[in-house]
Amino acid sequence: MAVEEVESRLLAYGHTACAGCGEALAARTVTEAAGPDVIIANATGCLEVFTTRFPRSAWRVPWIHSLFENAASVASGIEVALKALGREKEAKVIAQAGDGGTADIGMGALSGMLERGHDILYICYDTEVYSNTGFQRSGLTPLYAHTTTSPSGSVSYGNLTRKKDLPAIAVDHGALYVATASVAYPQDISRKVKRALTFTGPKYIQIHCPCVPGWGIESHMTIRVARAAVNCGLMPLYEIEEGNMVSVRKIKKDEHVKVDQYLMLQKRFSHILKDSKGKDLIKEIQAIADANIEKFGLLINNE
Ligand SMILES: Cc1ncc(C[n+]2csc(CCOP(=O)(O)OP(=O)(O)O)c2C)c(N)n1
Repeated sequence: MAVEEVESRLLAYGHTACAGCGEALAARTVTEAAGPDVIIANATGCLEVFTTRFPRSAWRVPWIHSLFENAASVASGIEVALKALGREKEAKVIAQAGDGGTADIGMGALSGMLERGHDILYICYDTEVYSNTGFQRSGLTPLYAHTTTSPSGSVSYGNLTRKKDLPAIAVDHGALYVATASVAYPQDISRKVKRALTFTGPKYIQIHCPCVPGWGIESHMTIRVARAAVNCGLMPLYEIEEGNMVSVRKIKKDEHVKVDQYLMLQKRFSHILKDSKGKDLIKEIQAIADANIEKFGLLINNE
């Protein structure tokens, strides 16, 4: 890659993310796709912390951090201020947060933003855990994952709740554009961000991003793990425009893997790969993937 190209990145290198951080790669992809004419409101979380170690910032676009819970509210204020000044054509407004900031503490702010119809693109970087504060469970943590607040042990098998279907909740609010994406497919992220920004109104994109220390994976495995999540059916990639499903990424026959092949790549599931009770739990997770395969028609060739 040419030095000038790296030097001109809108989210600069030299930040302090972990090696192999899925969220960092996804955020860079989003930022490049959105272009320079944006104002970003960022919730508290890893992305905010690793890009803005005082006194530096890795952002080469206007960027603001306020609180953990209010990125969507701050973005709403920016959007109406631009309108009041008659300058709404000068910048697109983006709000972004991790899954904790989105599905839990920022859920009310996001709901209000969607409900009021602001012209904002909201990006949720879904690491399936509160990465920044030591891997606590969030509403997007999947079933049976070990986290520090849903620990596995002699009588416990990790997180007992299913991943919240936040894209469906966004659709239900009337968001004009809703998509899921994965850091394993950066060109797909770019395309979806660009497409989202053609709509005037509320948009929501949820990007699946492995967290190296939180999931217990090697730093060179991020993309492989993210790809396996998609190709086992647990992470369907789709786009919904004005309530209609307009694209689904199909899984080719030779890409398709069973969920245990995805789970075995990560320490957070090691407790269910050990014993016979675990086998039943894996069946439950496989059933979630199978239901997605059915619901979204994920497999080519009717496999
Ligand atoms: C009101 C409030 N509660 C708790 C915190 C502590 N806190 C900071 S970041 C964070 C976790 C962020 O997790 P997530 O939103 O999933 O983003 P990630 O770090 O995974 O990118 C927490 C709990 C806070 N800053 N403010």
